[in-house]
Amino acid sequence: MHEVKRASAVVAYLLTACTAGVGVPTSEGTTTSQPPALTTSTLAPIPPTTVTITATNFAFSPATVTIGAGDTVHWVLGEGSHTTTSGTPAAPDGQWDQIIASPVTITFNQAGQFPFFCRFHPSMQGMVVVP
Ligand SMILES: [Cu+2]
Repeated sequence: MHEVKRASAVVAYLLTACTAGVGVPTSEGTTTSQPPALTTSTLAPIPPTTVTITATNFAFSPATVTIGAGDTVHWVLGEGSHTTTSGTPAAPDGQWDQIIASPVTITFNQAGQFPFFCRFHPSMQGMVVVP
């Protein structure tokens, strides 16, 4: 019996706590500040971006990049001597083949998957994905 009474007291307390805030006046204007409304009608087209791939430690970093059509990939040299060559070591496709002495810049305007590798170190491979 004693336990039941105690539980009832707790319930009564909780009810009081829950309803305590109701009806208490709050001062408007000091409690919240609304963030500016977002509008979608003024969004500009996404400008082309440039993604950098670094050839270093016998690897391309990052090895795979996903970009948008019209975006540019920039291959830069971290260390050593490397190329960016389109295709795979077994099947270079001839789209590009350049030593990464100064940065190599290629813009991808069409969707597709564009594998590339290093002619000097065929284990260095990567992929440009344009969805
Ligand atoms: Cu290399």
